[in-house]
Amino acid sequence: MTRSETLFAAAQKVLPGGVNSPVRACRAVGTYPRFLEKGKGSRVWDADGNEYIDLICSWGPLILGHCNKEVEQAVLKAVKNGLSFGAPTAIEVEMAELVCQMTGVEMVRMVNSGTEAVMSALRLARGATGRSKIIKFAGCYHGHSDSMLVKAGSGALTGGAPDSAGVPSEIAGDTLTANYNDLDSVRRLLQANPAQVAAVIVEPVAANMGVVPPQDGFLQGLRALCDEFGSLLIFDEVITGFRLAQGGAQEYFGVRADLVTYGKIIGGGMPVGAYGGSRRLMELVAPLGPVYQAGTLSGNPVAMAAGLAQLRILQQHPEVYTGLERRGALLESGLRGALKDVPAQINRVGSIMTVFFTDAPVTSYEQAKSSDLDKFKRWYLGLLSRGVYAAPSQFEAMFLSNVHTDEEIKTIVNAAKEIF
Ligand code: KE4
Repeated sequence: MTRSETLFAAAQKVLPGGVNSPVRACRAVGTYPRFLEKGKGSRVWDADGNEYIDLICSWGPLILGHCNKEVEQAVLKAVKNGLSFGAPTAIEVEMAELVCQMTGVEMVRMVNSGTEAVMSALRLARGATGRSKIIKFAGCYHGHSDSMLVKAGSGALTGGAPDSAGVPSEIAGDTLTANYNDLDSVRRLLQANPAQVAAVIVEPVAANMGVVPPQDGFLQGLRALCDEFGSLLIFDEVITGFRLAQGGAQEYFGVRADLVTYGKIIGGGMPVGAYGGSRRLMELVAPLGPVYQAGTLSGNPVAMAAGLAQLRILQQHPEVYTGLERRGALLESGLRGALKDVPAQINRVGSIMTVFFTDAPVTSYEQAKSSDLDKFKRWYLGLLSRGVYAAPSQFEAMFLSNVHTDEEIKTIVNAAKEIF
């Protein structure tokens, strides 16, 4: 048995599925998870000493690669002053000021995960509007708060049904499900639930059905529909935030949301989430206003040190984004060549992309679901055995960092050429 297999056997005795987050269990690709021990730049090493080019990058946070020098030094310096106080610290102010500067939100609240950011933003939207319903999109993932673990109900225009055990139907009933890139499906829900929809929440680039970019006019259309029906627009930028541009998807697409949620990159690899918006909305949050939200480790100074160091580099080096686009385009064109005889679609926005094994363009969740999952499994195992560590699910993204080299991209493409 490999060390990873031994560790996995032990893990399954004390952790559900042997993991602390389901996708890591590699159940969709029929292999055991490689337990990682070290990361450096664009590389990771597993418990058996195997080296890989990392295309997960911790599911997005490590836009500057593993063990970025400035991030590492900022954390090492911060821990010497203490791990946590549960009291305001100067670094939280610096972090909030920088996030507001980069994203254009007027106020922001730090939390500890993307899930917590979304859960809080939804509560704020409901508190601000006095409405209870939320519209989300099939195939979009916004973390595991109850309101977001909901699928379309039987009556397409009425409330949703739980998408997980433990989610009360009463809560699911307040979440309506529209179709991504389909503005009419949103309008129909808004018309069928007049003055009841607090917010429409969307991944500005869907990346949890695999990467599905917004079609021209989709995000602008959502903005107009929310204005027409008095609902708030929430951009869930846990993946796109600070990745597509310094100002995330709001800047990249030129569409402003009423509330925005962040995670991943904002923490530099440490547990940080955030939600932000106008002063008018954010001043409704406790202790100023009636919308309660709190957290023992929110704004934790060590986590802030990691996030602030990473965001400062992104703010001071806009060339990181042209570099990410160049790398993404290089990998995309290489993979298109490698897969030219395979029914495959490649969707990319900047440095996130997905290879779908289907012969039709993927612009919706239905089309994403038409992918050949057996082919995807061959793809995943073929890459892994050739030293490329990619997401173990068709419905995830590949993440590039600014330290992946052209040589490594060539290696990934050559690996892809050998698989089918
Ligand atoms: P976290 O609670 O995992 O920090 O964030 C939840 C979340 C919210 N919104 C979006 C758009 C997200 O993609 C996520 C989490 N992303 C997944 C990867 N697709 C995290 C990986 C995992 O669940 O282990």
